[in-house]
Amino acid sequence: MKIGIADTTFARIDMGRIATEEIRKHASVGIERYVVPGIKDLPVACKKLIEERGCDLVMALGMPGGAAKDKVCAHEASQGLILCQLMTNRHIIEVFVHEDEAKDAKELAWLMEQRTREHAVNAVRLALRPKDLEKLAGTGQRQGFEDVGPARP
Ligand code: RDL
Ligand code: RDL
Ligand code: RDL
Repeated sequence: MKIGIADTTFARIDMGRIATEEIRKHASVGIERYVVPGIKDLPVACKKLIEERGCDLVMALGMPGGAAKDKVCAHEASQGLILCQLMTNRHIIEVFVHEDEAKDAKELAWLMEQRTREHAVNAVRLALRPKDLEKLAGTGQRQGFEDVGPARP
């Protein structure tokens, strides 16, 4: 089992390092890292991690900025990541933290780290322990900020 980590230099926190550290806490798997300039470069990085470097699942980590053009950029990157999943039949866990989700740099750093760690656990579950996800079905999970919880407790 090999997990790929694709991340960017645009992001303001080293999301790839955090993801690697978290995955290692939960599973003994190979890890392949691929750093690109920005989120629009992630789809092909993920495709190469899968097809050329033998990854079974990939995490794509990035930080869309707060401007309108960054939102468009994030949507395009997402479309590319979904296309790549369909082309390769492999999961790509997209971990995007929009810069304007946080009120300041301190909260942004916290959110980027927290969402990355929680999705790293999701990646391990998807790859190795899918039954763990089944137990969480319909429970209102979120990554980063608080879980919302089920509508009918
Ligand atoms: O291929 C080089 C760049 O075009 C690519 O790295 C882009 O993803 C860079 N980029 C933008 O051009 C932009 O307008 C990024 C953002 N916004 C953004 O919000 N977040 C990024 N990259 O990671
Ligand atoms: O690949 C991991 C996540 O990117 C993926 O599970 C997304 O579908 C999660 N997600 C968002 O990132 C988001 O901004 C979801 C929503 N919004 C949403 O409204 N409903 C979801 N997922 O089920
Ligand atoms: O309702 C508040 C948030 O859940 C909502 O704003 C989400 O869209 C925030 N979000 C993203 O914007 C995103 O790109 C989330 C994810 N990814 C994600 O992977 N997991 C989340 N929220 O819980």
